[in-house]
Amino acid sequence: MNRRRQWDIFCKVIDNFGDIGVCWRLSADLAARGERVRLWVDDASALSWMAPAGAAGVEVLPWTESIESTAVAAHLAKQPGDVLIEAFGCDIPSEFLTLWVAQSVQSQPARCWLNLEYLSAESYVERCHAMPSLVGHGPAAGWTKWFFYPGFTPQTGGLLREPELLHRMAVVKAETPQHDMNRLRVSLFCYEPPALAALLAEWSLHGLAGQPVELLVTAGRTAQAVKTVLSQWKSESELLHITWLPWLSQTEFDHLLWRCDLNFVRGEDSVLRALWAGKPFIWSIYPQDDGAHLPKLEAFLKQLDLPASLKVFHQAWNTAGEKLTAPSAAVLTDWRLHVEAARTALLNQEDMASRLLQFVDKNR
Ligand code: TRH
Repeated sequence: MNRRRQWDIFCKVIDNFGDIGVCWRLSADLAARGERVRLWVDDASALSWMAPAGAAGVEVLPWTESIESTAVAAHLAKQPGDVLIEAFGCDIPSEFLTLWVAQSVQSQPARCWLNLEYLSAESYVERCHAMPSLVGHGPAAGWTKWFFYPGFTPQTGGLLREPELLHRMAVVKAETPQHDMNRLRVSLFCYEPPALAALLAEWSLHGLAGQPVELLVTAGRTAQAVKTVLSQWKSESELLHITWLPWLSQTEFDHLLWRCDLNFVRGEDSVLRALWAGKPFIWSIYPQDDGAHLPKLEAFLKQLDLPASLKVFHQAWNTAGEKLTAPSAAVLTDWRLHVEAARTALLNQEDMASRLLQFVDKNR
């Protein structure tokens, strides 16, 4: 590679924060490796807390209903784009494509257009990763668009992981005072799992693994779900101490996961962060109306080779009403060892941004 490439990443926020969360991490990761990124997003509001300091090399631009050709033209004239990413199947506005394609003809023949897909451990990911698709109509008719699937094996697009992540973890660990070892620290980031009330009741009566629980509840939907449960309770418990967190930056969110003994996470981005944290975690998978999330969960649990008790807990947490079996201290340790082993195996693989850079070099 001889010069910094200019990336244009398009992101539409559907709901929650996974789309923008993943696009931001990818943009910041690429920029930290010397690339230049324009992140076009239809709703950038979450970035005010997720990434308040921004990132050098990343420019956040509005993707409005009627994206202005003149504004696009000005940006492309300033710096022609080399790589175009449509995140999660969002359609790139034709105004942008028209100008992007025109520039290719004039000055930028070697360019790459990718459709970044959602993360899954299912087997179709290896089959579909890096497949080309010929664009049949619109301003970019005749161009090739490539499918890029993140995943857990060398035959996929890999997992987002900044090169300095482990180093940052070690520094934060060294700087963090030991917390009260007579309490288990648990973070909670979830939707509205049917088993939430039963879980909180269990902790308030018995604690977790023989210890009181310090529960760190993330802002938004999670806090609302917990408050709904608590509103029906008559008294507080000495075994369950709750802290309500403000919105954290992604960096602070990562630190939270590193500092806890058990993490409840949800959706696509935070589950990876929980995995890198190397602590036992429970994943609320993003629910889909057609139930497609359940085989996806199954494939994930199998891929990571997690122990049966952790699989059972996941199944109960992600379905309606099944009873959760609270883990003992020994079971929690077993969960941690398995997560650490899964993490070690994945750390031996190349991360997603590295694979993306190689892919772009090869296919343009
Ligand atoms: O918010 P999510 O449930 O996002 C979902 C899923 O990714 C789902 O797969 C996707 O289809 C849907 O969005 C559209 O969970 P996720 O993916 O973990 O995204 C949350 C992001 O918010 C993540 O980057 C972490 C970040 N975050 C913070 O930075 N600070 C916070 O305080 C909290 C609670 C989260």
